[in-house]
This record gives sequence, C-alpha cells and structure tokens, in this order.
Amino acid sequence: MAFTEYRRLDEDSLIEYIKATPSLSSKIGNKFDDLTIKEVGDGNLNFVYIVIGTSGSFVIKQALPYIRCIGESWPMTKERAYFEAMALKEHGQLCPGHVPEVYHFDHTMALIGMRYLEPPHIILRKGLIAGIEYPLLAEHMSEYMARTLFCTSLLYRTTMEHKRAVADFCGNVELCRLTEQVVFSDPYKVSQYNRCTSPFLDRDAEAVRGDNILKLEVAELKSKFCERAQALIHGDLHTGSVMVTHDSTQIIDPEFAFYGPMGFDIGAFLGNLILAYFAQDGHADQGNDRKTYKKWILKTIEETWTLFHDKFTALWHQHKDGSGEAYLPEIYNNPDLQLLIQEKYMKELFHDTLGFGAAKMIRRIVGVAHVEDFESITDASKRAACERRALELAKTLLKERRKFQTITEVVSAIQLQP
Ligand code: ADP
Ligand code: SR1
Ligand code: MG
Repeated sequence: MAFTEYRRLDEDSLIEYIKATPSLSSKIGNKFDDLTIKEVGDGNLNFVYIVIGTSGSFVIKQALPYIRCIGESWPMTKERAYFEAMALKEHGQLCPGHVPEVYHFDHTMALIGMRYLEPPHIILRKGLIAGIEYPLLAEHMSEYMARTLFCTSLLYRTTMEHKRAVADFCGNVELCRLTEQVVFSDPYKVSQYNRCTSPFLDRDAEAVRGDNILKLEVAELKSKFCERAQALIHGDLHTGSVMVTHDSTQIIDPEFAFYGPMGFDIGAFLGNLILAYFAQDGHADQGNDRKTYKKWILKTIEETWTLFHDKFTALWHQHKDGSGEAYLPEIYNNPDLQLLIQEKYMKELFHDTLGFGAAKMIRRIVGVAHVEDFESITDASKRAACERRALELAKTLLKERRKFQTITEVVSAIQLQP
C-alpha cells in the first residue's frame, strides 16, 4: 500500500504504514506478529495510537482536517502536525529530559511517531483529580519553561536567528486564530460554542460578557498574544499536555507552538493548577477532605514560579556576554543597570503570566472547551460552586494583576477567595 497522499489511518492501515516506514518498523525490531495497536486520543484535536510490540513501542499521532471534539463542522488545518513536530524537536533539543523524542515525521500524512510514555506515566490533570502528589513537578516544569523560553528569545539569540524562526512559525496562524477565538473572544460575547454549568452559572457568564474592565484588560492580553514574538512558546501548556510519574515529567502536544509571549505558557500551567485547586472541594469525600492536597497544589504553584524565576535569570546571567541581542553588553554591562533591566523584565513577565493564566481559567468555565477537573464533579450545583470561586479569582487576577508583586500574594488571594 502506498502512502503518497494524505489519508486517515485506522488500526489496520497503520500496520501497513509501519511496515512501509523503516524509522518506525526498526523501533519494534521489524516484528509485526504480536503488535497491539490502540487508539487512545482523549485530547480535543487529534488521533493518537499506542503501538506496542515484543521488541519496542511508540506512539503515532495523526492530525485530521478538523477539530476532533467538535467534528467536521469545524475545519482545522492538518499542517498543525508540522508545527507540533518542529516544536517537539526544538524544545526536545533544549530540554531533552522533559520532551518525548520524535522518531518520525510525515508531512503528507500529518503524522508524528514519537516515544511512548509508558505507564505509570499518566496525564497530569488526571493525577491532580486523583489527588496524587508529584514532588518533582515544580522543579521539572520550571526547568522546561526556563530553558525553552530563554533559549528561543532575544536574550539568547541574534535578531537574525530570531526573525527567521518567527517567520517559520508564523505559518501556524490557524491554530493561533483558534486560540484568539476561544480564549480571548468567545467567552466575552454570545457564541454558539460557549457553554457553562447551566442554570447555575448563567448569570456569571452574563456578568463576564458585561464586564467592561475585564474586556478592556483581555483586549490588552489578546494584542500581546498576537503581537509579541518573545519566544517559541508551547501554546497549549495546560495540565492535559503534561504526562507524569513520581519522578518523570514529559511535555507533549505543542501543536499550538509559535513565537508568542512567554507568559502565555507559564500562565497556562499555573492557571490550570489553580483550576485543579478549586476543583478539589468537589472531589473531597469522607475518606479524604483534600485539605493536605490543596496545600500541595499551592506549594507547587509558588515553587514553579520561584524556580522558574531563578532558573531563567541564572541562564540570563550565564549568557549575558553571549550572542543574544536584546541587551547588548557594550551598552548594558553595568551590574546596576543589568539588575534594573532584569527586574523590569521579570516583573512584566509575572504580570503577563497572571493575566494569561486568568484568561485561560475563564475560558475553561464559560467557553467551549471545559476541563475534566470540573467536568468530573457529577453534582452540578457542587461543580458550579467550585467553578464560581475559580471564575471570581480569575477575574480579580486578570483585572488587578499589576497589583500583585509576588507569587506569595497570589497564593494568599487563592486561599482567601470566598
Ligand atoms: P490532542 O492534540 O488531541 O490534544 P494529545 O497530544 O493531547 O492530543 O494526546 C491525546 C492523548 O494521547 C493524551 O492525553 C495521552 O493520553 C495520549 N498520548 C499522547 N502522546 C503520548 C505519548 N507520547 N505517550 C503516551 N501517551 C500519549
Ligand atoms: C475547540 S477548542 C479546543 C481546545 O483544545 C486544545 O487543547 C486547546 O486548548 C484548544 O483551545
Ligand atoms: Mg492535548
């Protein structure tokens, strides 16, 4: 069977595809008799197959020309697989310990072959719902974000390298436009795609649409998302894009990658941890009140930012005389001036993180794509109560982000949210 033009694979045609593809068949020792192939895609967009043989394994991810969770009525370019493969490779080079290796990419078939993150790896969001602590999560996520964001920014690269890379990733415009719509636009207007825990949150959703200050602030964030090519960001760094074990953290699914504001990634991760925090009361039962677990989530939020800050600024210090062209050493080699610049840069990044994180929280409560953290709370009134607290906190963070000076203040605000 030839695979010279795009077609959607299934379990049977995938075997033929693997047989015809040496980079994949060699991974399973060219043995096809005892292969098990299972489609596991529980994400929103694509099909994911786990392929396990007696001598090896891998994952195949294939993009379709539409959004899986909506259906063919919402077309979406399958070029997204190209950008996902590019970002996995680039981020993988910068942070190999936390990104699955790409074994194969087929542009025509919009298909990626990559390392199978074997059990006990699970999706972090599911671990957070189950109340499992991951002691190295903050360490690993801060490492991944510091390395990928710093090394793709002008703090590390020349403007020539940066411009070329920005131009390459500009092609991922359709995925960016999807984010523009579902994160920065739809939640603030009546849209056929929006939903909320009705009728409990109908008024809350209406209040979001009627909040002029909120709309003013979200416009500012949207403009930054569209205009600021600060670094190669993952673009969808929620807790469903992270797979974990007790001591491994792997970042998957960067199909929304492009040169955008760093705070969009950090905010996505922290915002989703905050959603996980507010969902805990809905998961509490007689056996576990989740109080200890909530403290661990708060500690992880605080540590992730603090460690990110320290690692990012350490990289900056280490490469201050390198080829990065944002602050040329011949102008900015004075230590006092360097400190001022760094403080200004990190303060703006902190406020971006809070703003984007809050926008990502709001869209998960009143927009099209909700999160399992809340959706798995079966009692709708209980779910709505959890969601309302998260929504109120997010509105405060988004509107008043510039008043927060430290991550400790943010954690206090989360705890004090009535
Ligand atoms: P989508 O782009 O549709 O969101 P994801 O990349 O999030 O797809 O993958 C969907 C699911 O497939 C994940 O939630 C995870 O369960 C599984 N998966 C994806 N990549 C891997 C991998 N490399 N190893 C193991 N499981 C994976
Ligand atoms: C229709 S919106 C689908 C969402 O799923 C992806 O993971 C992105 O977050 C996107 O916004
Ligand atoms: Mg996904």
